[in-house]
This record gives sequence, structure tokens and C-alpha cells, in this order.
Amino acid sequence: MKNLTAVDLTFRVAVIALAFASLAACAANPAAAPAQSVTPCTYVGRLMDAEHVGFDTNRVAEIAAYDASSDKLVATTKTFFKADSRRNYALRIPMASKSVDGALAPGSTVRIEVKEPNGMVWSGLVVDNDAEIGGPGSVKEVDMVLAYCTNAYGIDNDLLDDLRRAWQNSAYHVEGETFDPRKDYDGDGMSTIGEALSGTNPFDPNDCLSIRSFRRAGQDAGAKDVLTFECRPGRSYRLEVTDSLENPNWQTKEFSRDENGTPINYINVPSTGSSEETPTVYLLPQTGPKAFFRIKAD
Ligand SMILES: [Ca+2]
Repeated sequence: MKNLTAVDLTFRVAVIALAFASLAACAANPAAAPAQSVTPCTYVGRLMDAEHVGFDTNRVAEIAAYDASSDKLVATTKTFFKADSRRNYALRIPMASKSVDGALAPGSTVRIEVKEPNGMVWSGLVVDNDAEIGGPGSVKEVDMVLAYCTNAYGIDNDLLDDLRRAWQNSAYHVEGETFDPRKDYDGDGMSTIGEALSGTNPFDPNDCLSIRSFRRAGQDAGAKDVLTFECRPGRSYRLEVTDSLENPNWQTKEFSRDENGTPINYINVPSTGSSEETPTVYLLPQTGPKAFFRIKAD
């Protein structure tokens, strides 16, 4: 087992809901009232490795939260897989109405620790501004990437080394040139970093995240547009649409996986999935004379 102290630079954070109802019970005389247990605060989001492959039920990571002041273990959970959500973990932090007898209360801070299935432990994870837990019943959306990054490109140091070696062994290597992972060496429209994080080959112009085919819906009632794209293991995909590329206003477009399926916003591929699955998705026809689509990999 190897212990690391890591600061993830890529947390994306949004507090999506807050509820304060349970605080009212102690408002009359907060000093005298005993601490009461209240609805937990929940951290939810997507836990990914350095290449943005999500952990799931095939590749289970364990997540633990510690009280930052006492280092006492307060909550644990494991990653899961849901076909219709990019989230793969939910960590419920038990709370009390106030901080007595070691109970966590609004304003307390936690330290997150992650154990990968290979035994590697990421300890001391700093959750940016989200170490402080929210109010009772609050939900904090926190994505976590297990990356150790001290370079200027914002990616894992080992991944950067791997990409540099692959470039040196590729047809795009130029003696004396410095490797820059922000470049699109193979000229397929995606940067080297973008390809590495979406699971395609940065040094193969025929391999990149792309829409493979699109067919407009016919005139029949209920007909749908049909779109296909290639997936990679462990990634989560979403679709966006805009009616103009001059002043694009990209909006999330719902997927529907079959003719009668309930529309969903994400297509998730298990971490042990086929390396080049090409899903066919059916879309409600876009209104208006033009529509431009794009696929995003998380
Ligand atoms: Ca490529």
C-alpha cells in the first residue's frame, strides 16, 4: 500500500441544494439545547482516475470521510454504476445540530480519503472550498480525480510522462522539439490532453471522440433523429445542441437509447466495457432549420 498526499486541481464544484429546516429546533436557546442528530449532508459526484475513467461496481473504490479536527472516521461508501447518471458515489456525512461530543455540525470540516481497488490510498485530499460540510440535508456536488499534479498542464504527472513517451515513439516526434500536451499532434481536432482524458489515441488521426453518423428523422409521426458515436470504457457522455456555430448557445440535449425509452441525459460505459462500443441513440427531432450537435466525454 502506498500513501500519497495529493491535491486535486480539477475539482469542479457546485452546491446544488440546501435545506435549513432542521436548524430551527435549537434556535430558542442554542447554548442549553442538547445536540440532536439531523439529516446528513451528502457529497455526491463522479470519482475518476487520472485518465478520467470512472470507478464503478466493476472497479470499486472506497471513499471515507474523516473529521478534520479529530481525524475520526465519520462516513464510508463505495462507488456504484448508474446508467442514467454520471454520479458514481454518494457519501452521507452524519450530522448533529451542533458540534458537541465530537459530532459534526454545520461548519465542521472533513478530510476525504480514497482507496483504489489496487490498494493505493489517496489520503489528505483537499476538497477545495468544500471541506466544510453544508447544512442538514444539503447536497454537495463534488467531482474527484485521483491525479498527482505538479505540472503546468493540470494533468497527472505519470500520465504526462506516458504521453511524452508515446509522442517520442510516434510519427509526430521531432528531434529537439519540446513536448506540449495541449497540442493536437495528429491533427484530428482534439488536443493530446483531450484525447487522453476521453480514451482515444492522441497519435492516431483516425481515432478521436466524434459523432460517427447522423440521420434526420423522416416525416412519419413520432420519427426520431438517429445518432451514433464511439464510446470508451469508464467514460460518461452527454450530448449538446446549438442552432448556430457563429454565436453558439450549447444546450444539453436528452438521449433516448431506444425508440420507446425514457430520455436520459447521460450514456455511461462501464469501466470494463467494450473498447469501441458504438451506441445508437434516438433523439426527438430538433425544431428549426439548423442544428449542430456535439458529444462531450466526462
Ligand atoms: Ca487521435
